[in-house]
Amino acid sequence: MTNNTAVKTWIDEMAAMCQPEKIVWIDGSEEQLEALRAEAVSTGEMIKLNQEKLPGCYYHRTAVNDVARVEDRTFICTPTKEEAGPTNNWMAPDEMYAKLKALYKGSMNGRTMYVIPYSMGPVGSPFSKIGIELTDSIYVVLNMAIMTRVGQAVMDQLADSPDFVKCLHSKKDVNPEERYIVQFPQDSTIWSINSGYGGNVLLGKKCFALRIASYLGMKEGWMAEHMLILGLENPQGEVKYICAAFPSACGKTNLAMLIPPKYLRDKGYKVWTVGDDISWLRIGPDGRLYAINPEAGFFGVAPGTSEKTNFNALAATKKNTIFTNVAINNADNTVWWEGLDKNPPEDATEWKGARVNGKEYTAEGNKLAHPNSRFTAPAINCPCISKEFENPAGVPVTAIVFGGRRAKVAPLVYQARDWQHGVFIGATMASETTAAAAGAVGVVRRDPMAMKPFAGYNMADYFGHWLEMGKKMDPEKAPKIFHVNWFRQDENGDFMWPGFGDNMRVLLWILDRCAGKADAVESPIGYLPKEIDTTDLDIDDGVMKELLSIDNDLWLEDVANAREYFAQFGNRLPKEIMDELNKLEANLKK
Ligand code: GTP
Ligand code: SPV
Ligand code: MN
Repeated sequence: MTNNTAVKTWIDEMAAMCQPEKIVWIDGSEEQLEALRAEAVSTGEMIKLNQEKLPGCYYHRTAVNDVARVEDRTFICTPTKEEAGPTNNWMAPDEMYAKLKALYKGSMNGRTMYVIPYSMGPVGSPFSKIGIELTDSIYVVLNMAIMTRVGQAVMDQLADSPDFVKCLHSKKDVNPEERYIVQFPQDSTIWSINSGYGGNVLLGKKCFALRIASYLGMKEGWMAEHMLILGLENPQGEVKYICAAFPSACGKTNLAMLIPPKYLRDKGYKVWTVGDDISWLRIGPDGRLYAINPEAGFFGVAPGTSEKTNFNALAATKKNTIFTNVAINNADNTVWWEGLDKNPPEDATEWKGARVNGKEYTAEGNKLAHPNSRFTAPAINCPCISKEFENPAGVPVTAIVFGGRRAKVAPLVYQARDWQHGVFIGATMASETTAAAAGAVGVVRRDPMAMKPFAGYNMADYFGHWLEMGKKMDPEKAPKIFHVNWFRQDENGDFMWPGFGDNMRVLLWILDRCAGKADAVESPIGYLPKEIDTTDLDIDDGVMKELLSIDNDLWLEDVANAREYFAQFGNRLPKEIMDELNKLEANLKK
């Protein structure tokens, strides 16, 4: 498929190490993918679902010990530890290569090594970058074919250039003790071993499009962010674009595909999805910030996805979709997960593979689907996919929104005073942990810009890069920065804000602010809304007031915590961040 010597030399070297039985290039043709699906079904790697109800859909179950990203086994191997920074695991590149080479030796014995050339971003766009993933897993091939643009067109685009990210994955024997997800940013290299799960193995996604790309962005003057991109169309037909960074399983897919409340739909408001997880951002010749979604599909959280909460995501999963670790409804060989509807199937196969009575099983508090079970759906399936989805020049960004899961402290929405203050707000983000990563769930942790697990270099330098990018933009045209929290809870632990489609009300305030139209009150933390439109919403005035107010004492505790957090960066932390923290503290004490 290629005469590219850099590619050929590298594949030879990797094959000599992993010793596959044969090597197969993925050309991107439907015939080849269909043959691979059939092979995966014949070996039990995938299950073919009901082809009348779910045409082109398949099911895959991972190993029970392999159901989420493993942050404690993820490494950024820069030449020095300081370049990786205190928030990343680090090992010297030589040491890590030596360790991993021993593990990869013969890891593909008796297996096929698939070569997947892929483009992050539309093939040929000036925003786009090329990767080649070598893998011994058909599941990975089929997922990459949904999540990225794969095949011969990508090799043609690469031509004889050595400029591609070298990605090696071997599922080996899925041993969690020897599982490693390793980025070598200086070598544009990713090595992943002993996992078969999502973000650990679909190397175009978090490993390349965030960890390697954030490093490239810092070097080359652009940004790679854990952000959705949506277009909000008003009744006059004008579309404004918003990028939003929330940590894993904190609502990006949902917000990106939001359906506005009826009174707004009736007026003619619409939301269009450009991306649900990752943005690559560049400053255009006009001084504005432009975003593309480097992906071609959605790897979305299944539980909680229903016709009511996210109609568009559910619709996107109705054909050519791969489901991972959800439950199977044996009555008609379809899928089910908690929150899809209120009726767990009586004859179900739960995610680990046991056949159970779903009603009894769930009544005992068990879950049929893993909390981090996912669907891999082609973006073009989404009823609200933006017509700009394939635009190689990207979309202009009007607002950047940060957010997380905070039961307390953070109000529903507030606005940064300026870019520098906005960067500070992103840098101090915190959120309760979720099932998207292995480890405890529900613990508040600092997650700057939702990039704690994904920054490919020192987080302090990353803050500095954000500040620099702000200086390069036309200040009149730079996106305004906001923070939201859909997850504030009352004394009973119930969410105070209805969320989902009603988040549109907050987006409208945000865009009105950007247009200089909505009122705000100055507060110690930034601009709070005077009012959020609650037409047709059954919400108490008192609750609304609480959602839009701040508790100074809680905020002062948060400032102390942030100060402790920032201390780990020492004098590498940009001075502007500390200035903003001191300003916030002074404001709160006034
Ligand atoms: P990743 O794919 O891991 O990056 O996650 P994500 O940020 O795309 O999160 P997603 O939209 O899949 O939502 C994760 C969970 O949060 C789901 O269970 C949703 O039902 C829930 N969720 C999303 N939006 C809201 C909201 O506005 N309010 C509440 N209460 N829950 C929400
Ligand atoms: C996330 O965890 O933020 C995801 C899923 O989007 S994964 O691809 O596994 O990283
Ligand atoms: Mn994500």
